[in-house]
Amino acid sequence: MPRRPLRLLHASDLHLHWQQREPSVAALRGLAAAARASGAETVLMAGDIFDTADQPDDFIDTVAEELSAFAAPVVLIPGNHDIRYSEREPDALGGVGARITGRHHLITAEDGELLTLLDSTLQVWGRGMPEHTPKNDPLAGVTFEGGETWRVVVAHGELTSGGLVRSSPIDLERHGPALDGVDYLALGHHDDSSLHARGRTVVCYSGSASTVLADGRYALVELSEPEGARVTFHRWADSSQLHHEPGIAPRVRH
Ligand SMILES: [Mn+2]
Repeated sequence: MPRRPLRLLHASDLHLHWQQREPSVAALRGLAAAARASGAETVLMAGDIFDTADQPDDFIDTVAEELSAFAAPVVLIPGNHDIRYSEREPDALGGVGARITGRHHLITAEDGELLTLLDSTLQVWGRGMPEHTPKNDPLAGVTFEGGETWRVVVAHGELTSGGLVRSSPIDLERHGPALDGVDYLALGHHDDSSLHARGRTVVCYSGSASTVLADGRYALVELSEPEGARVTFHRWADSSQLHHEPGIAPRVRH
């Protein structure tokens, strides 16, 4: 039985900060509106939600309230700007995770967590970020269950090849077999957006989804048979669709 078509909104690198309250709230509202208008059934936020783990409680409350207002389920993972670098540091994203309930999910498990969403139409695997070093392997433990579902991985780190030593390396070859059957790899860490592929897996940096650092862009992901994942980039501030940069394939060839 073919999998039913599904649309996702993929955002990352919002770098929300209490001293940038207005653009922070605007980004969350802009993304919520874009998700609603586009019919996205799930929203992925691939890390660096906050600019630092040290945010005041009232700002954490505000961010949690804005996220709770998303009609579609929101799946969040931490990035290197979200994690605590000492036990004395506060934990803004953890605070958000404790405040959002029901259909929204913050993934923090260090050995990964598999979510089954939308009546088993979609499986999303992600992992917490115990540290931001070359030892931290954001794809370690990728696993899915069987069945006719779309398979999506969310990860925060540096797309790496050829043995380059980077912190939080996204090494597609090392994890080759585990990524077979994955339709879409939603990445965060870069302010710019870019599109890559491994076999039939579409690999995408959505680019920074707020105007705190960049132009508030996000990726819309169409999942449909038989093509698999197709991506377009947009800005929530003016509803414009961004063109792909030269040299970046607009869609995956089989
Ligand atoms: Mn990052």
